[in-house]
Amino acid sequence: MPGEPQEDCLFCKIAAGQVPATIVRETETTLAFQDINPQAPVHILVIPKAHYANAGELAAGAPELAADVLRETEAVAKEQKLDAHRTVFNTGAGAGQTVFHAHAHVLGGRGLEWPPG
Ligand code: IU
Repeated sequence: MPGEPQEDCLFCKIAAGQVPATIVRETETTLAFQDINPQAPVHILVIPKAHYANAGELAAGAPELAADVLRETEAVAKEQKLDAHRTVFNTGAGAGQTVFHAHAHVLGGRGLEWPPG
């Protein structure tokens, strides 16, 4: 069922407090925490607490929650005092998605090249 916690999902477990993470922001519907393998001086993940497999499923199934996530990415960037940042949703293994619970990467604190690899 879209939105329901998945037993084998790491980010559902982090959202439930069952697996530790370095949390930087929390709202009723979202959580922001440090990526364990940072790719930039600032690398924070913003997740919806409810389970959606990727950004597309989130946007289609819970558009207000998708907006909450996007709003939080900007709040993170502001809180981290980033003068520029990149928000990335990887969708599908071919695009580098490894955790199939929707999440936005907020990257900053260094110059970011375009196009990405
Ligand atoms: P991806 O877009 O699905 O590849 O992003 C998953 C991210 O989750 C990736 O950057 C990992 O470093 C990060 N991560 C984490 O923060 N904590 C974990 O326990 C695991 C992955 I596994």
